[in-house]
Amino acid sequence: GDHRDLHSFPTRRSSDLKNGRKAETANGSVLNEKPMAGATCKSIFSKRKRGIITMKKKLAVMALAAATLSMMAMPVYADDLVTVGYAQVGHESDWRTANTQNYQDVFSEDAGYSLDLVDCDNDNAAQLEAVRTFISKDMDYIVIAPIQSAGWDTVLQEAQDAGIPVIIADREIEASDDLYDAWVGTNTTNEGITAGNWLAEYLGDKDANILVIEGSVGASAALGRTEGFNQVAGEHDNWKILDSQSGDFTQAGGQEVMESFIKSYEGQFNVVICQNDNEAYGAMDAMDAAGITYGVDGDVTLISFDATHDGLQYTLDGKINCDVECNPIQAEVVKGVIEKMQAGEEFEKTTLVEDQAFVAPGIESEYATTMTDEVLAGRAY
Ligand code: GYE
Repeated sequence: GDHRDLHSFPTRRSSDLKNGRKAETANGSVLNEKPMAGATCKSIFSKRKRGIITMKKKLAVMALAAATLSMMAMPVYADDLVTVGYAQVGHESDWRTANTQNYQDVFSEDAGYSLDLVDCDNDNAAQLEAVRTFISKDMDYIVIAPIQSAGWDTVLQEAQDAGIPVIIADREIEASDDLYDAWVGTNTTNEGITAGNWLAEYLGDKDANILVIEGSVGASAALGRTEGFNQVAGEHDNWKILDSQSGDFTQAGGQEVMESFIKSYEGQFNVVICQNDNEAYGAMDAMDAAGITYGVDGDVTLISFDATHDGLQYTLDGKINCDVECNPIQAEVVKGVIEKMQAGEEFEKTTLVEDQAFVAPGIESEYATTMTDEVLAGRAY
């Protein structure tokens, strides 16, 4: 609560002014001393010449003072940057890489920030450790993209006790909203519902025998997409989910799960749902190797999530039928919240980043945009 009042941009500006004044004083005293010393020293030069030398000395002294001032000022400026610790999930997917890049671009020193981004490599314990390190460093703000949705109460309480505002980003947590200050992210349950609605529209009355490659176990992005899709699936008596396994949001994981699905269900499935694009790349490799066709001209309808650049390229190529977007460009929104906190203004407790969906050429959908070269070229990630 009070923390944000202690860290405001007005404070930063006034401390800049203070340093400027200090430097002026130092500058002034240097200039007062040196010419006096010059005037009393014996010299073979004429008064006029001595005057010139004194002026040169003055200039040299001023230059020295300016250099000293800039040397003094630089570290002071660095201290005035707003420090933000970002406990990032890891580097499991193209989505994640885009999200990391976005934070590095937005929370730049030029923008007044010092960003400490920790890649937690999808390790829950490492992420808790990262947050505790941010607390011990007394960062101005902590941003967490929670690997798992559960288990946050203790460390969030610690951050609150230390007076450090916490913004939960990207994924959701199961904790009282008193324990964090704001949330910014996407509605992954809606993404799952969109996938289900699109499939219903696409298949009409046809049966669906579905295999699901889920995201990381315990991640809200996986839980939400599963829940949303299952809501729609529950309305269709002729849809059957044959199996649902985690591919950990990675390409290798997607391939491994798809290989084992093919062993168990070859010839029995006509829909594969991958909860992110990287898993879809792995699943495509596994189906290619087994001679199973997919996409608009194939036997298997392939649905993916994220709509990253490569995912949409595959959609444009007709290999992925439908790619439901999850927008990783979230740092600007987080920065907006932090700026309001800095200024002591009211800020949104939750901000939803909007998503859309994309389908392969030849598919028309009320739920999705049909891919074209222009659509792909206009994408930001
Ligand atoms: O879909 C996946 C990433 O949390 C929404 O995490 C994010 C998910 C995203 O690894 O690719």
